[in-house]
Amino acid sequence: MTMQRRIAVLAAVTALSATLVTAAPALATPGMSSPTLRKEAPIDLHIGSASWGARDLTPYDPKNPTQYQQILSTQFNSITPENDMKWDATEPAPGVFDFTGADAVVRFAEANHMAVRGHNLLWHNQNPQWVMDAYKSWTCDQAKAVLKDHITTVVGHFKGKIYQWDVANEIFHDTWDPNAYDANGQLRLRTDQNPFLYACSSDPVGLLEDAFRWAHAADPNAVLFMNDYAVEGINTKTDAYYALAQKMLADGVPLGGFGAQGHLDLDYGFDNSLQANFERFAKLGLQVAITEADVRVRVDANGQPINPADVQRQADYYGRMLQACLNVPQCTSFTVWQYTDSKSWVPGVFPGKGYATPYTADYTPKPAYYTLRNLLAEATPGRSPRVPMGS
Ligand code: 9MR
Repeated sequence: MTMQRRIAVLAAVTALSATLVTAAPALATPGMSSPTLRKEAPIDLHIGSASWGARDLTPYDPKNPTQYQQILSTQFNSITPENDMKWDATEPAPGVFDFTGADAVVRFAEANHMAVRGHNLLWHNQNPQWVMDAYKSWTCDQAKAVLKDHITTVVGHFKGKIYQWDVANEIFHDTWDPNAYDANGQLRLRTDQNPFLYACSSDPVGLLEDAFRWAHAADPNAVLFMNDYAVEGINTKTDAYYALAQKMLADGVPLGGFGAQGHLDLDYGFDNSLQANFERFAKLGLQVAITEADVRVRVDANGQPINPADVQRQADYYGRMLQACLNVPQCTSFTVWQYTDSKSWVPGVFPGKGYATPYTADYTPKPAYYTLRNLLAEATPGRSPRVPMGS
């Protein structure tokens, strides 16, 4: 599609979304025959939502799902565990593994013919206290032994059940961090914040490469991702990821994908280099993905947009993210970070911001929802893949 055509389609879809919201209340309650995101999606794109197994999917009775569970399984065909596969959940004490919440996600997914996106194996947040207490005294070899055991056990537990794993999450510094750059002016890996990179700060790339190798050995079919925020467009951080990806691939590391989280905010402009960024990673032979999409809006005390026009602007941001993904056949998953405002992480963390997901807190689809669904439908006449398989 040409740029003009994309813009025209986006404008048409946006106008249509606005009409649908007001004119078709029946569509707001998806039944068996209503179109849904997962029904409209191309067969080569997973459309996902984060969900917290221990909180949102427990208990789960397939014959009597909650409204949240019913919409999740009807609209999406992929789930990312919002917190259940992180270190603090899966290995709360050394060598003691707990898969209660994560297994609830997998059970729900299997019951509803959904895929599971694993998240995550190496991150500077949500590490258990025992790791935070010990890591400063670890040698690099000790850190590697701990990480290898964790990755081997966790990835092995879910072998064959996870199609994409975020192996390395948020490993580079933000450009605005005080210590963002090294002596050579290169953006630094988070060797001061990530306990494992800290212990291996003399060779952090070696640790990362091993992490991917261990994950691959434990589940050769899972596509292994690096994932971060503020990496949608072409910028200093994505240049650093691009260079790291090239090095890993040259070293024969089983890196399979690059994920842009997509935590956007209407107070910032939309970065139109998203598609070009995805294309450069795809040209390396990697898959790409939008892994945690949401779009924050300025809200009042009731969580409603202060500026009514922001409802449509939000739909446009969602639409542009999805369109960039649809335009790159190697973009294999598009995931929202919870689909309803009632479960979103945003209000607790960004004062005065909210309304970030495609559904209101009382499960009414927003214009953003219709924009996503219409773009999926428009991209895939007859539900075909975006490119013929093997071409
Ligand atoms: O949504 C998650 C929230 O429930 C947790 O409290 C938070 C703690 O770090 O992590 C949130 O998820 C993050 C994700 O794992 C990585 N990218 C940023 C997400 C939002 O903070």
